[in-house]
Amino acid sequence: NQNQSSEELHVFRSKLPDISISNNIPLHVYLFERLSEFEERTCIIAGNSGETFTFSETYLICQKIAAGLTKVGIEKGDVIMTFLQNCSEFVFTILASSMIGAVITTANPFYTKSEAFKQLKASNAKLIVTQSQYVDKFRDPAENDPKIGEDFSVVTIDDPPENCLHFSVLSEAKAEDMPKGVVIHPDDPVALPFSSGTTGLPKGVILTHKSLITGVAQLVDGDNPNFYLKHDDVVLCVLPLFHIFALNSVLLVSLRAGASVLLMQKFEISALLELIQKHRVSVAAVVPPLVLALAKNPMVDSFDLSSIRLVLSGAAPLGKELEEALHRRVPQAIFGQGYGMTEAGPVVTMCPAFAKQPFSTKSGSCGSVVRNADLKVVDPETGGSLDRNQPGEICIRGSQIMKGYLNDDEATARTIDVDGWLHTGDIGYVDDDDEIYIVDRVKELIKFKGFQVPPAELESLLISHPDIADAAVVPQKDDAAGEVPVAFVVRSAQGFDLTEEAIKEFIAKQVVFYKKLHKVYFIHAIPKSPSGKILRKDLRAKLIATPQL
Ligand code: 4UV
Repeated sequence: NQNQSSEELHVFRSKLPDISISNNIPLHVYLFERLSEFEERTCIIAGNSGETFTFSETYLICQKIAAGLTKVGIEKGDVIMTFLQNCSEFVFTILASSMIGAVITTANPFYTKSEAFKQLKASNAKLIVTQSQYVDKFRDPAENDPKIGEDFSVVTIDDPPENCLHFSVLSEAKAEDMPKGVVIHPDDPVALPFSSGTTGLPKGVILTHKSLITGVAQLVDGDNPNFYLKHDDVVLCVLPLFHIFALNSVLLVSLRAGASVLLMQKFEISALLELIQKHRVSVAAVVPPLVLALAKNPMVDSFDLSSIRLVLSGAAPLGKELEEALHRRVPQAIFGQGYGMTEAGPVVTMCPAFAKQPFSTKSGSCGSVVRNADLKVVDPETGGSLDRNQPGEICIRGSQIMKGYLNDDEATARTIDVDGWLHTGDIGYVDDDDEIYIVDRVKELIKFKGFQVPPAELESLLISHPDIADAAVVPQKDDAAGEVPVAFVVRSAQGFDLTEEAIKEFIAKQVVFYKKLHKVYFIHAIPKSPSGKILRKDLRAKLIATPQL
């Protein structure tokens, strides 16, 4: 705002000084920059099989896969979709893709066919890396959908079904056949995760080499790294790598810092506890539902968790009581939160108690803004910036934020303003000690156990039902999941006998488990503003006012 005088602009900075960041090189070069220092250290531990890869093995395999990707026709700028649970092939594919200037779009392998095709089409992926059990989701396409073998190829990490290639086609290529002379610009895209952002349907989030390098450096570079990882750390990767939290703050930071990553395919409490004990996990990245499981499950007491020194929680609010309950079980560990958003590249704030020379922090805070970045809090009504202790919309600025949304300039302009501020849609405040608290959300997004549930996606499915005239989806608080999606539905004239169960089933068939509707409330009209926007606040208020509704 041009009219705002400079003393009115309150910009918050990290407690840690800015550092110089080598973000003018390709991501893989940056990540393996210090390879010679830790060549023989363990880089990846595949939790299921126990197989391990050193840093130099990892680097060589990635080069081979880079050559293999070229052999199957992937070129600079092409998009590769991973449709995988956590596994070593996932890690290799991400890095190999960077090596040839390709772009990774990560999708949830539990997506339904229609969700999978939406991302495939929107990202225009040329190759999918997946497991054989998921290949059917990409068969029998609708009329305008891309087709296996014609529009894209499929590689499976296990026995390939018909028309698919085995991963060895990539991994058994010769490293020396890696394409030479691929020039990668810092502003070229390297990752394309999908997020609905502050409004609407999921969109491709363009993260460049520069943004991801900056995001990693803000955490682990400098003399006093904000998120200090040691060479002998074993970092738990049980959160899915298709989500930006694990991708950035588990995998990429560990590669850069020379720490080992323990991959777990999925969360299962006894396997998790055994692996923590066996591999002496020292750093655990978690989401609040995982904290709940660890805090409450009696099995925890029979395992040795004394190796854990840091617990980082993020992706959804972590209640104080919950944090304290887990802390009692792992008393030696430092607990803290990170607050991030896919579009923000991703970390906005990080607990400074994780720094090499730590700062004390208060329970409940999300830490302080990352270094080499500006944070401000704006009044959502006036857009003016607010001082300490006044809640408003959190905005973040720096080289780590996304370049923009794929093919959606309008959504990009709505999210990143002309001064370079990314508007998060989260309401929070900065206290007297520079600690940030997230207290609410002004955006539509619903978070089920940290997973994104975009209301607009469910609303468009609901409205496609012939007996539904109008619909709105909002979050309802839930002890186990944090929030669950619930719908307000207006039945059409002929739809008077449409039941809640029928609607729930209609949606459940089309979406991944965490987007299922937990409740349907019938209503006469959806409250809307004069411009036709759903008044979500009114609906949320209705839920709070009449919980028995
Ligand atoms: O786009 P997204 O799914 O992204 C994330 C990313 C989270 C993190 C957390 C710590 C990291 O170190 C990291 O690399 C990534 O969740 O969803 C973004 C929205 O999730 C809510 C908030 O509404 C974001 O806009 N959210 C994320 N972290 C927190 C949170 C948190 N700590 N507390 C409250 N809400």
